[in-house]
Amino acid sequence: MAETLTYKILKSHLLEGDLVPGSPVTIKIDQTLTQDSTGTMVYLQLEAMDVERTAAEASVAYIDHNTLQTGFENADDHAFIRSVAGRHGIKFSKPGGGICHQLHLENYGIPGKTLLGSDSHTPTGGGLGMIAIGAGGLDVAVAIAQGKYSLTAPKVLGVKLTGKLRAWVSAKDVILHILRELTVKGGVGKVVEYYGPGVATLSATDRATITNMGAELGATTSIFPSDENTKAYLQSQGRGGDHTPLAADEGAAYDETLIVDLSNIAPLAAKPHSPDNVEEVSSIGRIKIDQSAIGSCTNSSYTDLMKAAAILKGRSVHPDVSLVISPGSAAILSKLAANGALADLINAGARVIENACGPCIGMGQSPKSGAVSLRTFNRNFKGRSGTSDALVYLVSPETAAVSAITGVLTDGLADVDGLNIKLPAIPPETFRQNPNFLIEPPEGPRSEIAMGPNIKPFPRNTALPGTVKGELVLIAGDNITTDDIMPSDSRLLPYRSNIPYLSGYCFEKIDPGFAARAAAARDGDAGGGIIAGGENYGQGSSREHAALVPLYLGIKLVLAKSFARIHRANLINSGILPLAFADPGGIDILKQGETLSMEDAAKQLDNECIILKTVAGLEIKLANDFSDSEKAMLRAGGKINMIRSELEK
Ligand code: MIC
Ligand code: SF4
Repeated sequence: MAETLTYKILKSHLLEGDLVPGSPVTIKIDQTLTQDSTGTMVYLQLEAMDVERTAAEASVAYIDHNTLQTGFENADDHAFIRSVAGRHGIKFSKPGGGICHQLHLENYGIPGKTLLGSDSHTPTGGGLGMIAIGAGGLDVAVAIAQGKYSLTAPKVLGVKLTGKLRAWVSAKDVILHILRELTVKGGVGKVVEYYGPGVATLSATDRATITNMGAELGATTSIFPSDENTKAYLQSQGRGGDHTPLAADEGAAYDETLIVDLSNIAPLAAKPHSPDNVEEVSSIGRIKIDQSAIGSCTNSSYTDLMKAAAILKGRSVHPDVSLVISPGSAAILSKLAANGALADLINAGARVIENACGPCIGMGQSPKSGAVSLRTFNRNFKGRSGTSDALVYLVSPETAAVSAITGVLTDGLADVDGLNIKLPAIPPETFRQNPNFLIEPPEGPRSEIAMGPNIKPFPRNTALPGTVKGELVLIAGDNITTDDIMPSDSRLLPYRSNIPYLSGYCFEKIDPGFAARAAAARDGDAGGGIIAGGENYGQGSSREHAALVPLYLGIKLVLAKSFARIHRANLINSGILPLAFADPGGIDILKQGETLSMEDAAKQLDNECIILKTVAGLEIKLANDFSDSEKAMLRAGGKINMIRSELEK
């Protein structure tokens, strides 16, 4: 049977299970990546697992999120991660080296391999023909320890690309177009696989922009074939030998298909406050902007920044606009410095900042109150920029650069400003791995762990009790993000290894009274709390803090109309039950403050559906969609408990 590329790679990595969409499977993981804001938990968990060396072919610990170092906390985390990584044969990428996903493409991505990363944008590797999946920290710790990962076998959504993009329209507009078509939950349970004649018109880094932001579709991952453009990219990184051509079989049957004619796409923007709130730049109109930011793991490649530099060369950033550039890697910045593009950017009035996530995760460069900020990033959730009333629009590097000159949101295609900018072809370059940022693990005996005072143990759950009971402490709406559950910005990121401290800020942006209410329910008669939400609960990042902090606050159950993939797994890993309403109207009969109980909890896990009762005896029916291994984890009170008891046996 003609196979999709997704299933070819999954098949060659299958360890357990039947490769049928919807079934639980376990696959071999060839590579792992972590970043620092999820990494401290990964390495604390790894230490709890008694592991010698990484089981993967390549494991890399990147430092790119918390690099402001406004106090000792971030630097202590970096030292901790470096010390644990070194003990287990894991490479270490120093702060300043660049953004994990960009660096992984440059230095380690290999077509046909599997990659598991503790960051939701790990699918960037799909641009090179990898099955690259984002997961919670504990799942990545297990992949480092055991070289495997369990997931639900996905459906494959084939996106057929035809035509060719016009000048001023780029890969970012392609994924924004797809987000408008499919929405932020359109990819749940699916791998998005690209094929068709339009593929050859996109470079490997264009493809990586598209697969990166497939995370915003809620997809398990996204993937492109590996072809001559993939080879050219690997050769430019001095790794031509890592190339293998890969594609779906002719006539492969996709579970669903979408046809995208690249020639018809215009410059697009995702308006506040969701990546799928997409409209043509020309129809949004020439709104005045205050900030334009180019960078992030979505759009910080050499080509992206060279295009921005070409647009800005010999011109000036508008006096009312702050233009900020965060390059994807030291190799890219060094090239821009050598060929003069950096000077073009600086002379135009750009603020060039460190090669790191930076403003994408609110680590600096927060715009002024009520500002309009154009960003080439992937998420524009309310408040993520660090300014709660800022209006963030997600755009391409071309749109961000030209708008920085005009001071208003500008459609470069229309050129109503008469700037007459010709976008040049970017000549191919060669790069070299920078050993001054990438540190190989030391040989010899294991070094001591560097444990700073801000690094606190992570909370552990207890085995599933006879009756799971709690007070309903929050009823939330649809599309609750992990940024809503556990906000992250320059104020809170230094505390990623301190769950007790973070717990005071849980749900802060949408309900400032939540943390105190949950703690009171935990310490009071109810003995715990319950959260209810709408569709796509927990969309966004992979941060398991959005499960560990609720665990610390005594949350026992999360009820929702549907869950985002990574967050659902993180809840189960923490021993918190994510239960989907059997009837979507189920949420309407709930009242905040009432106590709900799941009697005979262990037994109910074997029933077709799960019943919760209110004190008045009203019954709420929830789906029991747990796999056998998920049930075992929930009974044990989380994945770590299960692993520990297996180790003890
Ligand atoms: C993000 O873009 O939201 C992050 C910060 O990279 C997260 C990881 C984290 O919260 O540390 C992600 O995407 O997984
Ligand atoms: Fe970093 Fe932003 Fe990419 Fe997350 S989305 S990895 S914060 S650059």
